[in-house]
Amino acid sequence: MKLSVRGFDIHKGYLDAAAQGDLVADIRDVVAAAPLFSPDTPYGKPMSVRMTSAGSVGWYSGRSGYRYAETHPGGGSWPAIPQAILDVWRGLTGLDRDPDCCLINFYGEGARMGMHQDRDEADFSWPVLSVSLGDAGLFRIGNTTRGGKTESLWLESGDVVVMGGDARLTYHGVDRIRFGSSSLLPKGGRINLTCRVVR
Ligand SMILES: O=C(O)CCC(=O)C(=O)O
Ligand SMILES: [Mn+2]
Repeated sequence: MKLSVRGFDIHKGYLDAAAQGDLVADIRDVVAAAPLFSPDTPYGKPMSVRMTSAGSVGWYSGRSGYRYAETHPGGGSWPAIPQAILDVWRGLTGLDRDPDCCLINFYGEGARMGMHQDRDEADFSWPVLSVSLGDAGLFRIGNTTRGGKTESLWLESGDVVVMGGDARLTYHGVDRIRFGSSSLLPKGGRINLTCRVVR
């Protein structure tokens, strides 16, 4: 089922249980090569989400601000984006340009992500595609400028959101997760993947 909320295309249940399990196995391989880390922020408080990336560049946040980095904070290059993730990107965006980065966010109990725009990429004509796996997350969608009324919906395991077109710079965030609501990850938690064309 496809919904449109404020220009975001929300594909509920796009990935079936088998596809979700395969993606988790791929993500475990990425995380084994490029471990999750807790990003610092320019305002001093580390993010509650832990993250890593796959692709030619990875998203990085530190005291000096947000940027894409060629290497993991531990030193090595980022692993390649798993083919199954590229297949979701191609299937839903119809683009033949692959993303440069797949950011992997892990939300443990109590983790959240404040309202923000995805604006560290060079060209906002490319969409951002987001895949949700594991526990449900309360996703809040705002406006193209900060503030104003917002709408929220629960993203569940297998849901895919495409943030593009006029909504590419729409503010969004995750208020909370419903810890333990999914059995996909044995210890609970939520994984979100966002594919971005960076350069
Ligand atoms: O976890 C989500 O659903 C959204 C993640 C997000 O907005 C981001 O990583 O920029
Ligand atoms: Mn975002």
